Amino acid sequence: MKTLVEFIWEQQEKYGNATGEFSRLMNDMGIAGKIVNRDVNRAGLAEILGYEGTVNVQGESQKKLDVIANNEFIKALRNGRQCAAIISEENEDVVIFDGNIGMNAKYIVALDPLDGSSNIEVNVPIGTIFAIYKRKETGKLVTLDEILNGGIDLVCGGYIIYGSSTMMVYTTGDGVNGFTYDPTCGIFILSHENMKISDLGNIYSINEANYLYFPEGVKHYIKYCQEDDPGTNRPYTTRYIGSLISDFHRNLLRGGIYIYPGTKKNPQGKLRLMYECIPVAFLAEQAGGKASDGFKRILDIPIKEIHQRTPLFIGSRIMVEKAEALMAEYSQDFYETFMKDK
Ligand code: AHM
Ligand code: MG
Repeated sequence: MKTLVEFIWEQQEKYGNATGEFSRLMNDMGIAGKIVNRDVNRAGLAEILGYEGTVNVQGESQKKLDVIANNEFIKALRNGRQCAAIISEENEDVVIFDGNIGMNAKYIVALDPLDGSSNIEVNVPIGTIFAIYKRKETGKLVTLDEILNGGIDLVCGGYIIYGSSTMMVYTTGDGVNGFTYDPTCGIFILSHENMKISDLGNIYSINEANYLYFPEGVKHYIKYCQEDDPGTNRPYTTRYIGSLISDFHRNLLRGGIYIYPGTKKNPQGKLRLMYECIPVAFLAEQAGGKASDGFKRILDIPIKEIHQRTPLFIGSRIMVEKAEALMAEYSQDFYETFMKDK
């Protein structure tokens, strides 16, 4: 049996990089995750369900648990002293720690503290999604310019899913590993080693209610999914939870594709690049899958704003490649009009 903490230390030693800072940071993520897990589990009892009465930067009502989760992560990361700044879905601006931590900590964490929060009241799995970036230079307080102009490198992508069991899944670019939380002793235990997504699955996940507004390439892909062809597992089956992490996690384990496309009204779709799409894209690629905006790799999209959105096509390699091929065939105009210069 190996715990999350033991695993991270082993990894750091393996790469001759054992200052312990990254291990401590991941440990802090785990601590906050455990607290949020407790709050999510007790939500119905603790009277923390429902709206907070405030609105976040996306103009969406914040649930109490969104706010609680955001505060827990900020607190744990500040106390842990390894994180210089936080980019959160719940904060309009970068949260820059002051003093020595803000100047000298090497890492910046971007996160959606509680994704899929519209599912809280209905006992559907929700999750925390995070990307960890390493600063190229320390010794000064973090600036927005540093984040948007190549001053940081992606070093980790991951999520914590609060489901029938709670799991942390992450990658640092050397494969994907999953850790299941054992609530009886309060530790994450390595349960899913070197996770791989199959090249071809048979699940497609998309909010088909928006069909009318989808680009032609996406409409063709949906029709393709529904055709009868046993050789390619078709017709596929639809599974859409409406909680990115739950849909992604299931497709990672079973094989499948998740799509949140752009539409003419919202060409960049709904999901956020820095703290939703980049982490899952890093995981998908490390698991042998693919992640694109329909035309290009998610991990190649330049970060221009911290709350930037992007369409997302992610999952089993062959399925994403097919969707991309249909986008190229039928939605070149969409690309030229809305995406070329993004
Ligand atoms: P959120 O960050 O406000 O929770 O929104 C993101 C969520 C994703 O988890 C999910 O896949 C998607 O929004 C569902 O959106 P829709 O209801 O439009 O299908
Ligand atoms: Mg979200």
